[in-house]
Amino acid sequence: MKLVVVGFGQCGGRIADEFSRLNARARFRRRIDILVGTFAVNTDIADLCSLSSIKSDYKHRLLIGNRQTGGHGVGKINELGAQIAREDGDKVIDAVRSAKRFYEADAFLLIAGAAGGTGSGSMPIMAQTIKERFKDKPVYTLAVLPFGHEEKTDARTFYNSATCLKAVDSISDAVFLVDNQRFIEKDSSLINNMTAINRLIAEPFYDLLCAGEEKKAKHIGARLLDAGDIIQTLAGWTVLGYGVSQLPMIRLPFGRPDFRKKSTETHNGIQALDQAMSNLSLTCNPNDSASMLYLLSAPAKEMNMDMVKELGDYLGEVAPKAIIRYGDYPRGGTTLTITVILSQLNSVGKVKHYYDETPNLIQEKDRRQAEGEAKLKELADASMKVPSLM
Ligand SMILES: Nc1nc2c(ncn2[C@@H]2O[C@H](COP(=O)(O)OP(=O)(O)OP(=O)(O)O)[C@@H](O)[C@H]2O)c(=O)[nH]1
Ligand SMILES: [Mg+2]
Repeated sequence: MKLVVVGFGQCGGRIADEFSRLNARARFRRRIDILVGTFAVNTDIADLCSLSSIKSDYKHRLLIGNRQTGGHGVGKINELGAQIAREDGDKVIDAVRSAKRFYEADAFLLIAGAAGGTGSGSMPIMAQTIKERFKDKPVYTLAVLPFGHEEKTDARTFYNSATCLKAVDSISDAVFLVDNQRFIEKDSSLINNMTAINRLIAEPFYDLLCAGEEKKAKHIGARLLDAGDIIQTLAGWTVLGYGVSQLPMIRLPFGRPDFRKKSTETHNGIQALDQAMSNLSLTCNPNDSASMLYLLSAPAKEMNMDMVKELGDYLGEVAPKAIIRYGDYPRGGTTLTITVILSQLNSVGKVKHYYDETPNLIQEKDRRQAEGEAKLKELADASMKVPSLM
């Protein structure tokens, strides 16, 4: 599957930069392309300059809203991010359209941090514009949800997240949800390492996109998972899981493949699936998913049909209401990886929490504003009796 990837704001731009790196890796190691073009869109020049893999010309790193912000960002005001995207959106459309081999793209993936200003405001508007202009390609969005500590310190975090999520849900074909907090729950040392988090966010897409683009027979699985399967799976709220099982580096050429080897292979598969399901990009209940997909990738000799069947049985039990699609991807390397997509989720606790909290926060903000204005008026009234120098 080939994507056009567009990152908005700092978070989106940096993750798009990771996707660009994934494409370079796919080209170098597998001689295939998984992206047709990668773009970063921002109101902040410094953020655009800090990227490293996305081409550095003005057609790939797009500065929008320069007139309003002077190239310094929108300071978390996502309404301004949205307004700038309405005014400058054509720049993005022109850049995307001029990508070489644009016609080969199967879908768009737009990425942003939901809690910021530029990305949170501009991604939904651009999703809408792209959907109108390119009717034949699905538009997927990936929204990065804030860390817990950001939610505690700033009401805008909730407001921006809630308004961004509501808008992308109404417009995109599917919304991938990635919770920053999940990464530091798993490994607290990641709190100051956004690059490592971004790598973990992009990685599950690697095999998923590569599998359907392979041309060599030996890398094409018994059940090839291609763009059609992914597009059929994706709709509405979606989360991702990814698990890796390290395989022994050296296999002796002699020795019969006996039942023990087969059971070890199956064990590796189940272990990677367990990891994928416990490392979901957002906490959710698989029972709420109506559509799932899993991809098993490993050297051909490390996979067997029993393993594929057992993985399917396991997922069937945890997500009994879901249609489950799957594929196998034989390739080189010393790992067995499993990528899982849980889509068409009908309940997402964290999203509901943002929706529930936002009206209370707006009320509280209005109350504080009225209180502040009253105090200022009191001060101005008191100053009336002081002689004026002006
Ligand atoms: N995973 C990840 N999250 C990030 C990154 N940069 C920022 N965030 C998160 O994104 C949210 C802030 O969004 P930004 O992308 O910084 O904001 P912006 O879209 O550039 O908007 P303004 O700076 O307000 O104009 C916060 O929740 C951050 O934790 C990143 O590189 N990776
Ligand atoms: Mg910014």
